[in-house]
Amino acid sequence: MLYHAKHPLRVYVVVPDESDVANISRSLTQVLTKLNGIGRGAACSFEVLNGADYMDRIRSFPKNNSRRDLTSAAYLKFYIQKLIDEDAILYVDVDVVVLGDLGEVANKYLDSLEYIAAVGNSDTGQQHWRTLASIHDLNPVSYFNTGVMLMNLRELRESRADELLETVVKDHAELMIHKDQDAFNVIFNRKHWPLDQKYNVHDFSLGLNYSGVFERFILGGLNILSNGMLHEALKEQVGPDTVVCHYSAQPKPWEPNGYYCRAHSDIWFRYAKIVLDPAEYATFHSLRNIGSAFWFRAKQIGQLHIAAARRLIGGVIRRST
Ligand SMILES: [Mn+2]
Repeated sequence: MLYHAKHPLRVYVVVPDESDVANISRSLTQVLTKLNGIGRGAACSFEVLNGADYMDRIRSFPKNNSRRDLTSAAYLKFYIQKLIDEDAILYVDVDVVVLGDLGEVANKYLDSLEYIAAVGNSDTGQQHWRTLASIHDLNPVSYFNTGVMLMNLRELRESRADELLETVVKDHAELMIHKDQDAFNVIFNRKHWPLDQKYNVHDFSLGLNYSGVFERFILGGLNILSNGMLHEALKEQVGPDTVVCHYSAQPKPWEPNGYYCRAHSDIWFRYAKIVLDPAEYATFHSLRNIGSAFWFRAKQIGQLHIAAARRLIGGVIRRST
């Protein structure tokens, strides 16, 4: 983001724990100093904000069926208008690389924005979303990704958006599969503005649907083994116009086996090499090791999927003997 900034950007980073504030501030100071040294990120600045009080609130939400690989800190997006004292902002997830100037889209839309603007997600066929859409009389084929959002904070404050979003979570805990994203889609289904896909190229941009964790695991596994077609198909999504490349599903490129399991990982490594301390970069680089990575990931995803993988491999072995 700072590397490509053509206009001075004021960056706010919201962290879920007070102890993160000092660490993240220190790392970001190093990154910005490094970038300034190569003539990048001129006049940009940042502030790290502590979201711990809101995390306490989030922990009191009813237990739900949301995807275990999504962090509860995602719900902090409900409270951005309370944490940041600005009229309007561009929100960006941390699991992205920015490949162009974000000041351009901010300047273009922020003054006229009604509530929020976001990029669509083609994966609207999921049962939980169909159910939410039918209960609330929403447009079922409209569903957006909350990884990048232009937000009119003044309007969100005035309409008490946080309370509306919390109500959705409390009323439909079992349907909040994608955490904050499902609640935002309920409240802003008919109120959001569509944003060009280039500002959030994510896993479902092209209509690929591999949302089931099991399917993702299998496809991911095949992908590691064959560096296969899914990887190549996803790769085609990022083009010369792409401004934000969003690693929205799992694993992330910097996680063990992430490099092999998904497209565009090389882009993350390219920028990591510029901003990270060489020792830190080397650690991430070594995690690309394919040997143990497959099983490490299997353990991470959970017991169910380990069992599923054993069945699959058992099947393969039986068939081949
Ligand atoms: Mn994300």
